[in-house]
Amino acid sequence: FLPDPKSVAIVGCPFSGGQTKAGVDKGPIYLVEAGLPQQLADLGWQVQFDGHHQFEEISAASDPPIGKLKNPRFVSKVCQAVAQVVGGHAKKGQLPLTLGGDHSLAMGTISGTLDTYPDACLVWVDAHADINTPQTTDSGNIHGMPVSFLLGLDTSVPEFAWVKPNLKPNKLVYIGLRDIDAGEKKILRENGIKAFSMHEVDKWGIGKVVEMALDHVNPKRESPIHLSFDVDALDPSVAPSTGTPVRGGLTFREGHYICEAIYETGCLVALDIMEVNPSLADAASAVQTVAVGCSLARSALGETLL
Ligand code: 6HN
Ligand code: MN
Ligand code: MN
Ligand code: MN
Repeated sequence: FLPDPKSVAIVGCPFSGGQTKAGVDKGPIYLVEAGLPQQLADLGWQVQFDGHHQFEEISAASDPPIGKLKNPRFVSKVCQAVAQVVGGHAKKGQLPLTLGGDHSLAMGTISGTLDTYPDACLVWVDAHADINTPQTTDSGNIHGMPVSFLLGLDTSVPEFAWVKPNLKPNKLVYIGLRDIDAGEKKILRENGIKAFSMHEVDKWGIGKVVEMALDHVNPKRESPIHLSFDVDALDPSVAPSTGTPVRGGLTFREGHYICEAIYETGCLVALDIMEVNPSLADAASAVQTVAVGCSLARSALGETLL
């Protein structure tokens, strides 16, 4: 899908409004400072990075909750801008690599992808399903809800009316789940959404799981793939500096294998690396988590072991 020479546009999104822990807005800054643009250039990509995105702040005072949703206007505005930027890069034949920031941003990135590639499928790698609706959410944190908006499961909040319900349940697959709210389990079941939790990873091994996941959303390996990778999919011993860590996660190699296997399909058109929060855990953990974020991105963009 991408013209030669391959070109990646790094979209740095220092944004934390989809949840309440400070520091996740520093994720993209650390990932870039760790040398990610040069690392991708070294893999043979043309790299465009025009600096991190500046988002127009909306003060908490002028953004009171809507129902349970926290910072709804701010999250909506930012995601709408991200959708424009990501869609613009995709339409130019570039692969947008969005660095988060919290996972609410995926509402924007995936909107941008689907606007450009209507038949794209979505591989969501996460400990969480991020499919709460404004009705089912306990926390009110919008980073736990982007998938429900993309599917059009709830249209009750006018602020998010711009999100087109362009994602079909059969074009979505999850890998790595292990902390799903009761309301989310019901949504997954009722919509027949395919999910490979850590139980399936344990049972089948990561190689088989990725094969089955791709067989579900992309059986002929000919439709575009958007990979949205939340670093909390990895075990907290591998990626400690993240806002909602959950034990029992993917190993270092399992995480990288997913990225490598998706690169090998030749179908990857957009990538998100989300929820790196260098302010959490200790300094060494932050360095480790940032380094893992960079290496996941390299694997998804073609770095091989041999
Ligand atoms: N993430 N299910 C929880 C919630 O608040 O709705 C956790 C969401 C985590 C979101 O990690 O991107
Ligand atoms: Mn997530
Ligand atoms: Mn998560
Ligand atoms: Mn919960």
